[in-house]
Amino acid sequence: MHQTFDAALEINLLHANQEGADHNRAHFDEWGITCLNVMSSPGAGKTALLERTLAALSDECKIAVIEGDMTTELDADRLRQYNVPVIAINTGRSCHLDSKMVAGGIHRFSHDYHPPEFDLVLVENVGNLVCPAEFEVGEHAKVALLSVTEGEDKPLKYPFMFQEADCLLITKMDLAPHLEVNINQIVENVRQMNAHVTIIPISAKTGEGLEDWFNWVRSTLKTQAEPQRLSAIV
Ligand SMILES: Nc1nc2c(ncn2[C@@H]2O[C@H](COP(=O)(O)OP(=O)(O)OP(=O)(O)O)[C@@H](O)[C@H]2O)c(=O)[nH]1
Ligand SMILES: [Mg+2]
Ligand SMILES: [Zn+2]
Ligand SMILES: [Zn+2]
Repeated sequence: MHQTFDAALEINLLHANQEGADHNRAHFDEWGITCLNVMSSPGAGKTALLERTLAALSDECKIAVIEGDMTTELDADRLRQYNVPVIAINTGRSCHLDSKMVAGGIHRFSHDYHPPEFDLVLVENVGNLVCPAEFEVGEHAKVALLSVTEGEDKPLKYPFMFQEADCLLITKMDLAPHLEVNINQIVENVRQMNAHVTIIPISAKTGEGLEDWFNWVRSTLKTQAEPQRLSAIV
């Protein structure tokens, strides 16, 4: 875990990280690649979402994945079955990806492949609802997942993730009928934090909502018209 001892240290850390993120974004821009940073608490369904996304979209656009995990290549190996480049980054004791780690991944990617051929880089961040939202890695948009099993109060208790998100996926909707969960309350709490975020309820299991998610991803691609929300945040 990273520890913050004082505010000045935190500011320096985030400032250095921001410079690295700008460097990474400049690479993506030069190559015409859109980068999405996919974040959530552990187990909310990031890898399941990426599996469905690679299966559906890798014929129409060229995708690479940067896979962040503290240890193991378990998720990276799941995604390699879709025949796309998967660059695994083990963060060790760090509970989030930072821009320097992702720069290492990008430089490996550019050494092994020809990046201008690619359209989309999906970054799966370390499962953690707190600091991944604070450490930009060079993405053009942030995607946050919240599963129906986590409780309606999470947007209020972990506000930064929800304030920063451009797209919020409410995941595992197939489980909702079996739980005492109020989806409208989740939406209301998310809206309280972020009035403009795109909210899409999905199930990677049944496929509910996935077409809306794919359309949102398509709208972020550089070859498409820039969506208003994106032009507002750059
Ligand atoms: N019922 C149901 N289960 C799901 C769904 N999506 C994911 N899961 C299950 O939830 C568990 C965690 O899914 P992952 O995709 O590994 O979650 P993750 O966010 O990548 O997890 P970490 O990378 O460890 O943070 C697995 O057992 C999945 O099968 C869904 O839409 N419905
Ligand atoms: Mg995962
Ligand atoms: Zn962290
Ligand atoms: Zn570089």
